[in-house]
Amino acid sequence: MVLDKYSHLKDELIKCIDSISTIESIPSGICDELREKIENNVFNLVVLGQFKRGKTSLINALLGAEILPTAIVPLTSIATILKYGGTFNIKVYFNDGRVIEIEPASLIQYVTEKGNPKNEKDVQEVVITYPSPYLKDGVRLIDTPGVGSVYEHNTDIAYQYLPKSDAALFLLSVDQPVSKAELDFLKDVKEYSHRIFFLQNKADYVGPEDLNESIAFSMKIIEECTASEVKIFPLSAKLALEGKLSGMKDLLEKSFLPEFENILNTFLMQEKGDVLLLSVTNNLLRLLSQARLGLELEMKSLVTPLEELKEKIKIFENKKKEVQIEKDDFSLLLDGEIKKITNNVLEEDSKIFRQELFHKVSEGFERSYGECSGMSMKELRDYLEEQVITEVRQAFTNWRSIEDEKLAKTFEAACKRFITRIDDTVDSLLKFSAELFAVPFDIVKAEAIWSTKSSFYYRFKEQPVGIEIVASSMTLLLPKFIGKKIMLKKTKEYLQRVVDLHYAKAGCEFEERLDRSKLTFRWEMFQRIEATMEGISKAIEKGMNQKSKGEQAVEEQKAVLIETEKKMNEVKNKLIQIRQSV
Ligand SMILES: Nc1nc2c(ncn2[C@@H]2O[C@H](COP(=O)(O)OP(=O)(O)OP(=O)(O)O)[C@@H](O)[C@H]2O)c(=O)[nH]1
Ligand SMILES: [Mg+2]
Repeated sequence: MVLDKYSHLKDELIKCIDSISTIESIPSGICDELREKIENNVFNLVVLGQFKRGKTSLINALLGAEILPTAIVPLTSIATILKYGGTFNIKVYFNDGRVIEIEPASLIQYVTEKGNPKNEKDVQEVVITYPSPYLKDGVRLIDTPGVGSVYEHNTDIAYQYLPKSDAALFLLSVDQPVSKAELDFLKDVKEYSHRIFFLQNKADYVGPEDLNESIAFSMKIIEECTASEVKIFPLSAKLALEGKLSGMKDLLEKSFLPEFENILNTFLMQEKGDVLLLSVTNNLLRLLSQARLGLELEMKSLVTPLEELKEKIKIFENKKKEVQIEKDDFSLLLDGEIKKITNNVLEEDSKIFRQELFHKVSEGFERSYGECSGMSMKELRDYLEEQVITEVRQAFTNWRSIEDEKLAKTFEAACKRFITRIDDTVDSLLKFSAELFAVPFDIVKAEAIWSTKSSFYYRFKEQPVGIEIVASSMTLLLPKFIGKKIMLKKTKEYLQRVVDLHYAKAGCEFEERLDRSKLTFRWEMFQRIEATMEGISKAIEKGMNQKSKGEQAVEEQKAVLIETEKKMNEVKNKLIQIRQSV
């Protein structure tokens, strides 16, 4: 399997990191960061499609275990995320921020339309950890509720997970021709998802000829709709699970799952795995090359006459002052860049969202107005208020998750440009020192590693959209005796208030997060420059100190340095090997 290779190279890289972190002059923080980057890497696979296509069954089949409940009637109502963990554990996250742990037997009470109709339990999502080899290398499977069923809220939930997906698995089924609802959904999926894999499930219902025909038919419709070439993979989630559970190879072959898994893994590996491995390897090589320079500088100062060294140190101090000025420029530029994100992206998006939301919900009122004829005034008020609250909350939850991802990406792209600049500054400082002290130095370029510390890592998930603050105020808006027409008008005013309030709140939160992320990022970047300057000064100082202790001390230190250099070379060769295998 392709991910096996990834897994192997990943282990090798971690070994290299372990041995690099024992080298004294290498800051352990960077090693930890690179290790974390590899260990926390995830491949998000979102399973999507119309109700009853077999999404949940596919997830069970991939895992080879009947973990999630499946059924003949529309079932999944809540998104479920499956990730690796040493034990089988289920956590339910609620919209109000509560989290509880549940037994597998009660899963059905939370994630299905039957156990949790219209999501009356107010669940946000369910996270399952499971010790499956399939999940081991960071694959995360996300089951979503089927779209297009009578349960409209299910559709909204499915959208939330798209921006975070590395690949979307879009399920169709042989027994149902592609529907209009499916095509509409697909158009939206295309907006957010980078890569969509189509699967024609329930292949076991038909013989090979009919299967080909049904695939050809779906293909034609989808190609017309998306105006691009698509491939549709056959699948029988049912046979795949049976095959895996019973260990019967021929069943598994008949399910077509192995073929698809191969293609999917290759894709994940190329798109994400290779990129990650390469960038970590290059960053380690860069780190080594810098540490090597430190070592050469120390060696040099062991053997250079004191007067000559002092002269050179003076020149180096001047260079440091130049770098300080560059740092100030960098700060100003970063401020400007963040302001641009706030003004051009965040403000624009939220304005549009706010308008659309208001229109959508008030149109909903007009429509549902007819249904309310039998209600008393109190019932009508409660009904409308409830509608405002649920609709606004759902809309904000969706929008925040999408906007969150968008801002994070924009922020990351801006920061990556800065990292490149900072690295250039660091390189020129190192090169300058190498030339000044006449020691060898190779510049190694590495793609910026995006550290989790400064990334937009807040995930609004932990902070649910709070509608409560204004929930009770609709009553206050209403005079004691009113007709239904006025009630509708007042409800719209109420809606406007709720939307405005949340609009302002969400805007502030985003801005604050951007600002905080900026500060962390700036601090990290300055640390990088400081550490480089300090590293150079320290190396020279160390040599000078040792020299003052006499001939024997110098010889002893030389031996230590030669030993360290040998170790560095070994890791370097190993890393070059890894780079070649990727
Ligand atoms: N024959 C056959 N039945 C299947 C296959 N995959 C799923 N099913 C059946 O189709 C029904 C729906 O499967 P689910 O996995 O619950 O479908 P889903 O897409 O998750 O449904 P929702 O969550 O309601 O959207 C169940 O009765 C499954 O047993 C398959 O490959 N072959
Ligand atoms: Mg399902």
